[in-house]
Amino acid sequence: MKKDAQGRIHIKIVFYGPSLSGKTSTLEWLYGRLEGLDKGDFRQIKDPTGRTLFFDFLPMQAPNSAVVFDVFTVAGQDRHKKQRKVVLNGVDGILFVVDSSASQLEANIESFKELKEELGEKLGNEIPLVVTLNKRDVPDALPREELLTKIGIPEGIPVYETVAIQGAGIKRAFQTLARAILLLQLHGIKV
Ligand SMILES: Nc1nc2c(ncn2[C@@H]2O[C@H](COP(=O)(O)OP(=O)(O)OP(=O)(O)O)[C@@H](O)[C@H]2O)c(=O)[nH]1
Ligand SMILES: [Mg+2]
Repeated sequence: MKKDAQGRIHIKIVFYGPSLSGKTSTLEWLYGRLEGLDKGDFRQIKDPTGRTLFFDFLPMQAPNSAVVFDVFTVAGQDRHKKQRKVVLNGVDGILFVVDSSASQLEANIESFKELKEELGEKLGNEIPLVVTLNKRDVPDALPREELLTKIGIPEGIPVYETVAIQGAGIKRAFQTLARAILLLQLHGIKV
């Protein structure tokens, strides 16, 4: 959380997860479809096929409020590990986007492990964590409980099933994360 020159509070949210899990698609849906927040410029640093090279960035502000959500997505490909570390700097809350496809189980496990290594005990404590199980529409989507157990998502973390390209589940997941961060940062309440 940071204050800018105009006295606005900036909350930094990072969408983390393996490559192609749907982080950029999730942010694109919020940009295009989420009502109730004023959106700034959507910036994307990507390759010609649409895969993120460094990050996406979208600032969103609640009307008549001094709070701005600065939302970033990381680049999920293995070779961008250093870039992910930079993007995590100063993060206030994480949305971990799981790819439900059976073929991506190992990639999800690796990505969550890397996130835990970067944030340590803060993850899910000082830094609230919400998980989306994305791509629920694919034919080889693994069952919810199997994904959570194998990836090692701790008990009590809010989990939402999503289809980012259609927008299903995204609003609730984002609201839950935003609320948890605000309660913690502004009121010291851990939910
Ligand atoms: N079927 C299906 N496809 C999806 C879903 N979400 C994203 N996709 C597709 O999956 C591909 C990757 O989505 P992105 O949002 O670019 O993935 P990303 O996590 O940003 O990937 P990196 O930038 O490489 O880390 C795209 O072709 C999307 O259209 C979903 O819920 N269901
Ligand atoms: Mg991306």
